[in-house]
Formats: sequence, structure tokens, C-alpha cells
Amino acid sequence: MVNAYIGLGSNLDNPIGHVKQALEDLKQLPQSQLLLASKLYLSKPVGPQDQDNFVNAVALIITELEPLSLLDELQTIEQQHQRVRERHWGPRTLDLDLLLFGEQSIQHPRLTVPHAQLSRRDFVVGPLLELCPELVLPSGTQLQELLQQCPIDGLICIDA
Ligand code: A4P
Ligand code: MG
Repeated sequence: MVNAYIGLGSNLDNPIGHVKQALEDLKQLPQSQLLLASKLYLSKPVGPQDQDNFVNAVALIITELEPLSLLDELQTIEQQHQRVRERHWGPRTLDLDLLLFGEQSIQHPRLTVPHAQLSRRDFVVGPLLELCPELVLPSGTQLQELLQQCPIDGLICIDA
């Protein structure tokens, strides 16, 4: 069994609804259990600025799935949310990113773990800190150290 952190993001077509439904969908993952879900956060778009703000969250699951099988499951959930890939870093109904898979570092054509942008994104660092303030990345870097390069003051928490 491995602890895996999953980043959720949406900025199209009722983003709060998509993120909340995706958290329900994660409860149905095979050979897995949803352990924790962060609050929902409103964040400014990274990438093209001519798109709405995002709603983001992070979930912690425990799973027996292999990393690529988990990625398949996450992409199936994205499809169920009518995810259309239009442009890189563009608007989307639902994006599910595998942020961390235990202590593993994975370099595969379909999967980079830890997620390549993890340490630069306030909407990932903030919710991860909420769930696990003592988290240490596979590189040995403490999550809290990332705050120096990636401040999280711009995040707005949108549920109590
Ligand atoms: N892939 C590789 N590693 C991973 C991983 N760790 N988790 C591959 C998930 N997928 C991974 O992803 C393209 C391919 O990446 C997948 O087929 C998978 O095999 P995609 O989701 O189809 O494309 P994308 O999302 O447009 O590109 P990318 O680089 O994954 O973008 P990100 O990093 O997901 O960023 N701004 C705010 N405020 N909030 C956001 O949530 N999200 C993005 C998308 C941009 N700006 C944002 C947000
Ligand atoms: Mg993605």
C-alpha cells in the first residue's frame, strides 16, 4: 500500500461542482481508499491569463494500484468530466495530476513523479501543507522549505 497525493483543478463549467464530484469519484477508485481531502482553493491561472481562475484541491489516497494504473484511472475520471484537451495549460473542466507516489521518483514517457511543476505552484503547495505540514519530498526537501520560492498568500480558501 502506498500513499499517493492527487492534485485536482478546474476552471470551466461549475468548477466547484467538478472538484467536489471528482473527490467523490476518487472514493470509488479500485484497490484504493480516500484518506484526506484538502479544502477548496481559488487560484490565479498559471499559463495563459485569458482564462478564469481555477478551483484547486489536493487529495491523499492509499492505494495498491501501480502508478501507471492509477494514472489510467485518473484519466478515466477526467474523461467522465467531459475533459477536452484544447491547449496546453488552457481551461479545463477537470485536471487530475499525480503529485506524489510514496517516496518514488518516476520518469516514464506518460508519467513524471513528483509532478514536474509541484514545487512552483501555490495551488499545490498550499493544499499539500494543509494536509501534511511535515511532508518531505523524495528529493529530501521539506515541503515547508518550498514556501520561500513559492509563497501561498495569493490562494483564497473557498470553503470552511
Ligand atoms: N503526465 C506526466 N506526469 C504526470 C503526472 N504526474 N500526473 C502526462 C498526471 N499526468 C502526468 O497532461 C498531459 C500528459 O501528462 C498526460 O497525458 C500524462 O501522461 P494533460 O493533463 O493532458 O495536459 P495539461 O494538463 O495541459 O498539461 P500539464 O503539463 O499536465 O499541465 P498541468 O501541469 O496539469 O497544468 N493554474 C491554476 N491556478 N490551477 C491549475 O490547476 N493547471 C494547469 C495545468 C495550468 N494552470 C493552472 C492549473
Ligand atoms: Mg495535467
